[in-house]
Amino acid sequence: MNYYVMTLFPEMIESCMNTSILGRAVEAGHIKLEVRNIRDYTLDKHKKVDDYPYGGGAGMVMEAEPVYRCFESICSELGERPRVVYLTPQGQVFRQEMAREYSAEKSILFLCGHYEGIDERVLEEIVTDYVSIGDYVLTGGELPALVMMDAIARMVPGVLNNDVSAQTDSFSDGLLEYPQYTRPVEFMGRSVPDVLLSGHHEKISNWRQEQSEIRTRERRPDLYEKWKTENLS
Ligand code: 6GU
Repeated sequence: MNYYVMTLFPEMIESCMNTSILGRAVEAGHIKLEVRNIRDYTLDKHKKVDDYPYGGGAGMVMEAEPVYRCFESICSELGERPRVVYLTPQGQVFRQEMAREYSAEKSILFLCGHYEGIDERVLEEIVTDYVSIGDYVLTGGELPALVMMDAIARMVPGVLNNDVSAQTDSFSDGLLEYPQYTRPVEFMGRSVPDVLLSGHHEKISNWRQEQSEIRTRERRPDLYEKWKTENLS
């Protein structure tokens, strides 16, 4: 899996992608990451990448040219036009099914905007997918790109130690995950449920399924209704 990121804040992407499970996935070669600073592609002698919006209004708009030149350089390296994801609150809201679909792509290029956005003309030229991570407004596309890369990466074979956990985690079967416990067996007067100490695998598995259903019904009634219509019909 190849991730390309076009951004004005490469260190934001690099620092997160060097850490924890994602860092190990990059280190181990399960994921290849290429971060490009859009500012390196401006022809302006002062390295300016933004300008005032035509028609007036607050803030600055990222210019088309540096974004396009950055895109072209990545395309010539790849020898093809990759899927280009533009992170914007105006996009389709990112979901687990989308993470699974993207994990089958060979390359994904993430375009991170800042300020009041990017000149519409370069978006029309290069963007294939407009994606949002939820209904709230962030200062830029870097955190959303990292959220997407994390969710996609964990679906890529080899990234998680245990192949099963990507499949059994919350959402993958439409239910939230059951509660987990580790030692000690008692903490502040609260004990680990007896069934988990029983060694009886079938009882444990039934208990976990039941807990997932209860938890989903209580915390995410919307997901629970959807799961019920898909599983109890
Ligand atoms: Cl993808 N970008 C920005 N700037 N804000 C967001 C978002 C994306 N998704 C939710 N809020």
